[in-house]
Amino acid sequence: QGKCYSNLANSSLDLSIGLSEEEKEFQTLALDFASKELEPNMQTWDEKAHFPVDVIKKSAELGFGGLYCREDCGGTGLSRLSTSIIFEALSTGCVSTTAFISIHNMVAWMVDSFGSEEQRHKWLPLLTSMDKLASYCLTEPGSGSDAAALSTSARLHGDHYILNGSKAFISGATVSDVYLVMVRTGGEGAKGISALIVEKGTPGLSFGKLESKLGWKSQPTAIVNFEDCAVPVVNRIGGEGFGFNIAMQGLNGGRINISSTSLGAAQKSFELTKDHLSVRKAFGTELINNQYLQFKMADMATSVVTSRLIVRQAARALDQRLPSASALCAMAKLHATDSCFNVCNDALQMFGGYGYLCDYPIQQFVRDVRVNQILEGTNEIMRLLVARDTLR
Ligand code: FAD
Ligand code: 2MC
Repeated sequence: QGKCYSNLANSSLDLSIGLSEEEKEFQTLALDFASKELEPNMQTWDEKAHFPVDVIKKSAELGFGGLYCREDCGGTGLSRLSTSIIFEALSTGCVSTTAFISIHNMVAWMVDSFGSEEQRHKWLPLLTSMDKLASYCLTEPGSGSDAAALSTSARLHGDHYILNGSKAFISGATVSDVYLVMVRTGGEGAKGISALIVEKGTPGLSFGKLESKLGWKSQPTAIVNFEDCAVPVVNRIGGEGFGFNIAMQGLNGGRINISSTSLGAAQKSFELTKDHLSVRKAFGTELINNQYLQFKMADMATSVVTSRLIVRQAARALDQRLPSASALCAMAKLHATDSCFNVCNDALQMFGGYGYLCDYPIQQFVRDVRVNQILEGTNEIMRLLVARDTLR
């Protein structure tokens, strides 16, 4: 068996069930990084709203800066399945920090997949090494779920686009060096949208105040503003009018990655709860002997395993480029982020009053995975995608 948490190895919750030797090696690498670099700090980063850029960049030394990018420009060349396994493992140590790494990876993949050779060689060595961090900018103050209604304009002027408008809720904003921004270069709807790389420091690019959030506190979130911001046409990724397709394809992988962070949180919350119930006594015995709590734990374990199965199934579908892949990614996100949130919340309940204290990590897992039901497409939008696929 590959490395697993001491109290779950060889059980049905062993993370390494069904994995190849290579996948187990990556899992062990990520679990080690999580336990040494993330877990000891996750509470402090949360309390201080500290963005651990140094630790994030350290993860690039293990190849985590461009996990599913091609190797010729510094990528690690892994499958979506291996990527999911790694993000699941990392998030046992800190969901919020792992989630930022996953967004950076999504942007790197978009440049790798849709950039020209010149663009790939310019940007990817910087992104895969994490010398430069990247953010993904789709949502606007006036358009979230209805992303194709975005209104940030990019008017062609010579060899530049002139950008005006705002992006909302941008993860990494203020610190990231590279912003992949979906803008309107044409008419209404999805086909009028293009994807542009905007570098920090470009005149006309500015940021709003840092948002105060329930979770994901170890990374900044802010509005990104463009005011007559001139961006070279050579920074356009893909053809004019193809930006929405690029944005959506990026999100398919993103949705697996985000679901994987919920999985890691649920697995860790289960492990902590098992330890707690094993020592906490009530009514003359350890709580773990109570059959109600045992059955509850059995339900939680079943939720974690079914979530893992559907996430890995969606990752395989994306690896195989199946026509159903985007719907499976949506289904995986819907199921895994809802179920794993419930697992973390049930774990909090089983800790009793201690579950509510910030000295214990359970409440942070609950807060950090709650947003996974909202971002990268709300779970209502995931239902819309599944319905469109299955009711055609
Ligand atoms: P709305 O679209 O206004 O939706 C409000 C409610 O209505 C939701 O419950 C929604 O599901 C429901 N709804 C809307 N349409 C329908 C429908 N047709 N049927 C049923 N229900 C519907 N965005 C980025 O681009 N980049 C980022 O890095 C990023 N990071 C984020 C980080 C955080 C911490 C947060 C909170 C958000 C982030 N987002 C980011 C934005 C996120 O993707 C959006 O919040 C999300 O897509 C929902 O959009 P909205 O907030 O505008 O909600
Ligand atoms: N994969 C591949 N292509 C997709 C796709 C997907 N998941 N979803 C849509 N498309 C394509 C679609 O095939 C069509 O292409 P074409 O015209 O070439 O055939 C094009 O995109 C337009 O799609 P629709 O006609 O379905 O557009 P519509 O406006 O009806 O619906 C919707 C689009 C609702 C699916 C999209 O707006 C959406 O996903 N909304 C949620 C927004 C979102 O996920 N935001 C996340 C922001 S990032 C974030 O939160 C982070 C933390 C980073």
